Amino acid sequence: MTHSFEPLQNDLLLRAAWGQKVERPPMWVMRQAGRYLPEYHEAKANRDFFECCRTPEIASTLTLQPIDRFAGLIDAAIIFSDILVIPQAMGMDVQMVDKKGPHFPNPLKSPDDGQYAQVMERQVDVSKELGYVYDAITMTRHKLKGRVPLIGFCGAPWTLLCYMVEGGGTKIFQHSKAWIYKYPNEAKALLQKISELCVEHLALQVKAGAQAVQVFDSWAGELSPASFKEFSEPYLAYIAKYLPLKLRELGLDVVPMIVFPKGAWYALDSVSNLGYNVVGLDWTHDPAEVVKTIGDRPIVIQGNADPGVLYGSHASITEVVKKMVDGFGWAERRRGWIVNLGHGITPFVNPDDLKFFFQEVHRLTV
Ligand code: 1CP
Repeated sequence: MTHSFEPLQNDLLLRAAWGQKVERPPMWVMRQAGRYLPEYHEAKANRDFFECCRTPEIASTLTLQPIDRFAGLIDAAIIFSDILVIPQAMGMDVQMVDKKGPHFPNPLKSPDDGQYAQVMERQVDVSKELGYVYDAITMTRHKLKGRVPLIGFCGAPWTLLCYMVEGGGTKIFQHSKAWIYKYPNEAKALLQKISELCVEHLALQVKAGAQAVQVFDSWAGELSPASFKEFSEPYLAYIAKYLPLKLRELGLDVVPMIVFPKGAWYALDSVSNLGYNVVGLDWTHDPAEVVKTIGDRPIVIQGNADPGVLYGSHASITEVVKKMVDGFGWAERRRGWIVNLGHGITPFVNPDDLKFFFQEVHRLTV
């Protein structure tokens, strides 16, 4: 069944993502629905995080909060969910511990541990396991009434492998590195399995109403250039190749695909050839250098203000916005740029400072 939704009134993000010239650069920020918003805490109350993800009414309410608050400034919604729903669909237990982050009570220890075999052999019916994500997307599209497009997402295979073997966040990546250096073949088999589920999950999000998709490789920068080539890039490429095929098979139109390989600045040139329309960049990139590296390839850049500037003065926000506007050559090019932060907005930001950031981009680009 395909759904019918109200026509889109603001398609700026989609036009920009397809590489078209636009009247101003579209804006949204990663983690825009989240802990820096007082209304988020109010709506979430003391519910468990994954319970919110699994309840379409709540997930759609949280998705819409930044759209209501920043109406007229924000050009996309991103569905309230998490990258860790794929490991859950693969049969792993994942909890969200308040103020600590994700916790897997039984991470994958080694290929000999029975759990690896179980995860690898399990036939995952994504439509059944993650049906609540698709219901949340469809409900959100109805509630959006065409105000802005809705982005679906998944975690990149490498980033998901890190969580599945570490059991949560980490600073040293002991287990992830043990897997790639000790058990490279088993790590690759797992990465392949995750990649196939990413394609399924993204395709079903599009079927449910997502109008663009983003793949978050939050831990790309933990790999060396050589191991990024071996353990991340092939799987990002797999998703970019097979998602459009899967969409056609389902009788759906292709949507713009965004990849965010955080920290992998050394790989910008090759990541731009993986088949994604948009490459998201963190704040360690200099915009003018990026424009040079991309050259005349039809790649759109998303980013890349230091999220930390939102803890600075308004003058410093203006300065950072000016540097991006100039660096991305906006006045001359008027294409190829989607405004975002270089990573997710952090919990202690004052939402009014994000509003000021959006207003400054608007003032300096129209
Ligand atoms: O507004 C949005 O962006 C939509 C919702 C969204 C997205 C896109 C959430 C809600 N999570 C994500 C993606 C996600 N989840 C990523 C990729 C983006 C990034 O790098 O920031 C990652 C790494 C996760 C894993 C995760 N989930 C963490 C990080 C832990 C670590 O390893 O340091 C945390 C803290 C979460 C919980 C989470 N997910 C989302 C929210 C709003 C929260 C906070 C929950 C709460 O305490 O209320």
